[in-house]
Amino acid sequence: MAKQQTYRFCFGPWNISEGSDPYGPTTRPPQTFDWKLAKLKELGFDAMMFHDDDAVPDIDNKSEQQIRKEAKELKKRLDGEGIAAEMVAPRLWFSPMTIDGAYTSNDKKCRQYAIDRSLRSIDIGKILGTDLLVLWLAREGTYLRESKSAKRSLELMVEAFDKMLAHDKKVRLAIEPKPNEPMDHAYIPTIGHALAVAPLTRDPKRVGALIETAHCVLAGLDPADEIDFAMTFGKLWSLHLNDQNGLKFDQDKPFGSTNLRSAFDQVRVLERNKYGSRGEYVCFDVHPFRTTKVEHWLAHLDNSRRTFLKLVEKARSFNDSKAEDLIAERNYQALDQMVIEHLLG
Ligand code: GLO
Ligand code: MG
Repeated sequence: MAKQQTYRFCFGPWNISEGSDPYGPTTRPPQTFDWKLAKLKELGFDAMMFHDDDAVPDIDNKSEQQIRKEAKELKKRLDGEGIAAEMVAPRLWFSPMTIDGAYTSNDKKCRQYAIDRSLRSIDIGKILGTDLLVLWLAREGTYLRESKSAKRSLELMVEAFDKMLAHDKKVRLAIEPKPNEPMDHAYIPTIGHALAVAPLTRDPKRVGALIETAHCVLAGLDPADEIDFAMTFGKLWSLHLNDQNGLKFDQDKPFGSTNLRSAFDQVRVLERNKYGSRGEYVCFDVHPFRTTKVEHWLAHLDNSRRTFLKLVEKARSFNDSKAEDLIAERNYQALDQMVIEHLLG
């Protein structure tokens, strides 16, 4: 029997969030990074994802030397706890320098800021022992179609990616597409777009993707098919599992919370493609509900992993040969019911 895949799990410090939304303040008190790291360990997760300023707070006001020093200190702490850093991502959406976009800003100084910050993130990743740089291109898009050109923006992004690839011979860029929010329209809204950009760069084999369930749903696409698509190219280097109820604001609900069948289908393609066997982690980019009490603060993470593992069992116990027979007979009505009853059973 083929060896069964075991999975390793991670989340980011921002996934222990405090409950604020555009219409109201926080509902839980802020916690220190140390507390979050201790909780990650307590929950038995394997790795943490980092924004550059999660790793080195107040990064814009620190020298390169100071940044390296703090990254090294963090690495020591992570090693001490036996926790890996899954990736580093430049947080290019907070600064006054990225109001009009980061790599695609209409202001050259702002574009340079974005590139410099990305190169620092690569350095931090190297110190933390990860070659994965995640690029959620939050502000690379428009509110106003006439303010930028999609072609020029794409060229600017490729230029920026090339500088990153040249800066470090090992770094791999995982583009995290999202079709909207905060922008009206993003320039790299789907996995197809991300993979189409890769060959334009100086080293296509180091440009891949990260898929987030909610972002696929927001693009009107099927997350399982997006995963299958990226994995056909060997380009799925990270994964943000969560859930999303239709075309609304980005909800980052617990995995399986809205659409259990879709969650099952996602796990099924991960199993089929042996996600994780090349060192990839399963990350949950989920947030607690605003109503969540402090004492239940970590439940969304634990629950997402529980659901994931239960769905792995469901994927493994699914009667594939019976499904094959029904497919051969084109009895999709029965196949549909078989999936439903398997999930209910
Ligand atoms: C937001 C994104 C965000 C990123 C994270 C890593 O919609 O999903 O959470 O994944 O900032 O770059
Ligand atoms: Mg995400």
